Amino acid sequence: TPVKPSGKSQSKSKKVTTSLSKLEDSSLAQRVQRHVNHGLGRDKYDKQELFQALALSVKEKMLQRWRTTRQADSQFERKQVAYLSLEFLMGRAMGNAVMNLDLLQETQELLKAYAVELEELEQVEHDAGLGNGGLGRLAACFLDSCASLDLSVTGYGIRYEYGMFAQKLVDGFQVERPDRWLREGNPWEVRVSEHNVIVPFFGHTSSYVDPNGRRNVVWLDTQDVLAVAYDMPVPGYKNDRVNTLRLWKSEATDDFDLEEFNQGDYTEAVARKNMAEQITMVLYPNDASENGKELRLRQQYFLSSASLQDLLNNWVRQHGTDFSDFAKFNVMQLNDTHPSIAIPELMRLLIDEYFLEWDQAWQVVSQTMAYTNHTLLPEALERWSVRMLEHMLPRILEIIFEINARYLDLVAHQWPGDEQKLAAMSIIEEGNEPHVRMAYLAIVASFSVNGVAGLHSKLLTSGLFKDFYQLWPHKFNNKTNGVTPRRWLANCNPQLASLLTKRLGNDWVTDLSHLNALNAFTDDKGFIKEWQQVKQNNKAVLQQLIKAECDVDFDTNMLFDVQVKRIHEYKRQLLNILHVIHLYHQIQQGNTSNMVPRCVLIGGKAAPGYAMAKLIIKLASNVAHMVNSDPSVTPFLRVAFLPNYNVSAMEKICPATDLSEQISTAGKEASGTGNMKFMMNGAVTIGTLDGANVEMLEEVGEDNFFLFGLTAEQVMQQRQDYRPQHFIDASPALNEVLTLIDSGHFSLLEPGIFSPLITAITSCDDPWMTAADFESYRLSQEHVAKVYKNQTAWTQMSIRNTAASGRFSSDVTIAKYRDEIWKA
Ligand code: B1H
Repeated sequence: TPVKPSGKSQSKSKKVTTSLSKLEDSSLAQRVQRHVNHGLGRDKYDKQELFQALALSVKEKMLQRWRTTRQADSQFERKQVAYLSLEFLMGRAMGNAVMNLDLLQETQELLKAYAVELEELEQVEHDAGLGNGGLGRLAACFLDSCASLDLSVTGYGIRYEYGMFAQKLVDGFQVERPDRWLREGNPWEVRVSEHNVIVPFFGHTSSYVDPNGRRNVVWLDTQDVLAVAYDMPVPGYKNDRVNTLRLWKSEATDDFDLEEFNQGDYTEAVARKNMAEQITMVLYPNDASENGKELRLRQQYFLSSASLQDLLNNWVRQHGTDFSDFAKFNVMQLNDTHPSIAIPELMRLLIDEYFLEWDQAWQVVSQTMAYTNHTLLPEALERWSVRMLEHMLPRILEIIFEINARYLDLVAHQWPGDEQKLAAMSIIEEGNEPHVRMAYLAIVASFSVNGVAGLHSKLLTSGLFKDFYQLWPHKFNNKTNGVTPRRWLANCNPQLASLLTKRLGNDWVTDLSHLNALNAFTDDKGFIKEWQQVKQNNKAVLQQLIKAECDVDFDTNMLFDVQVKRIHEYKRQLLNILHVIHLYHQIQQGNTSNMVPRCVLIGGKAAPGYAMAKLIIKLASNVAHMVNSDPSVTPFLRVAFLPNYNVSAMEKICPATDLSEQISTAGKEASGTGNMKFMMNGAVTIGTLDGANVEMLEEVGEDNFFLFGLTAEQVMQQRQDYRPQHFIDASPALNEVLTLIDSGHFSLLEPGIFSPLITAITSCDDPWMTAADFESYRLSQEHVAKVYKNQTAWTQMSIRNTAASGRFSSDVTIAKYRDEIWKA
């Protein structure tokens, strides 16, 4: 049949569509085969390559839903949430994606042809370690909950070339190794250059009056950096939504250093591309302390500016340059002050680029910004020197000054004639080196300021931010942290998950309050047995890991006592080690009658410049060595320091833990989230009344929680006149322990190395008050041992802990952000 040219082209395009949709429909098995055969172009493949093939195939399965999600979100005028964070500690993606997309059976089936288990393939994936600890992992849990609750939320972050360093131990000392997580490529990401934006740095400002008599400011002679978007899919749990984590990479613009280029210094100009590409090279590895480095400020501004330009471009594409409804459809959650430079940057973009008046711009900014505070520790509160800002971001500094001037008018009105108040509350901290207080800037510009646990939020409004609370009580609120039950129960503890599902049905995965029904089974002997068997199996998995990584033999019949988290003095790993030394000493004295055999596991990274934290690691290693090499001790006690603690390690650790150590000095741990992961997996907590421990205790009851130590209030009281020697004199146990360390027993070849630790504990200035809490901790640990001897009683406590953990699902937390802050 003759066909007209137009018909021809029609049929051709039809053909293309059919083959495309065929591709959309092709099974996971076909896709994997295609990637193995054609994509990789090899006859032989190893596990890494098979992993890549599977990951690419799973990603393809998400692409359609990803598109549909994007289209639906832009069509129906839904409020868009942007979660701005310098850290997203995502860990591995495979297990989570396969579960959320409901591809588990299909995947297990297809892998049979390759004679490999899914679990083995999962192990070869590099952790996306784009965060330090709790703050970064919280962002990751939030993304999972937002997608699973069908919320339109985009995560904005940085695509660090090097994530959190890999930790090795050499002679018991921490050694840092770079984490080139992208070496093998990242199969999950999609580079989307159509979203490229340009971020200016340095230069100077100048102003002119336009024909309408408006004074406009221009930022001139800037050094521009290109921001390139890399998108990672964030699939919701079995609900068809795929949200986006957009990570920015810095690159040189094409006309970078054009001037030099024109003068003929071509190679020099190209070499200088480094400057731009450095920005997103490496994650700063200091948890809960700032370091004030210029490159860090560059990262913060780079992320903030790129993300805001992206949001404004989206807005303008759909609504034009009328921003009066912007706040109705957009909200930005600032994950601590790290991205708070976004506040003056949004002012700049609206005023300088879209010509809004100051008041209009301020309306937009102050109705879209919401700030989460994650710490009260003074050393973590960010301050940027005015001098540095003036040099790097001159226009931004002008805007900060203007915000401050207008805001101080309000303060002066509220407290007439109170100069001291003015100085105390000013965004600018005066002195011979003036600084910008980023937390104050964030509070002034945000419509919501929240803490991350009840106690923490209370301490913010009664202490650190008291004046601001008086001025704007309506801004302040609490959002207790949570963790995603998909990764931290369903996926990391499949045996417990299937036991739960057998008894309760499957609804707990999306509504963790269903776990409450477990309380009905605490006297069911059969159930108790099954629960114990699951824990036993999980302990066997951890036992293997400890053998492989530490060459220490854990015994699954012993109590697994675990503290894993960043190493920080306020978290008091030292208190834990002092207790271990006490047990060791008791065993050597033959006082073992009340003892329960334990395996103590400690793990975590120290910031590379934090000498005390590194010394604590060294002490833990040396004590472990002494304990494990004394055959009279090992029947009762074994100790391991696990190197390179990360998200993937926690997925093996928390299902296997009996006792969870949450022993920070009260008032110092803003929330904690590891505590929740352990609780969900049936560990019992020994802890202080700090952070979210307070709420965990509330949920599970005093009988199922080993509480000890001073309260936050008592800590503040005692600090006025702290006498550690008084506590040492009153505790023979503590006295012995300190004497033993001092004697060099744990540092035979390195005399005196631990004396800074002794000095810290015995100093009246010890802010962490380790000596004050030791005796109470020791007694609580005795109580632990007593209960553990009754395995039924212990298991009942374990069940009640899981049963009471429903409130700590990040779904609950995100539902509150949605209803009370985002109004999305
Ligand atoms: C938390 C940080 C943090 N609070 C500065 N603050 C950083 C501060 O690289 N930096 O400059 C990095 C991290 N991290 C933690 O946040 C709290 O200590 C935890 O108690 C809390 O659970 C977690 C999440 O809210």
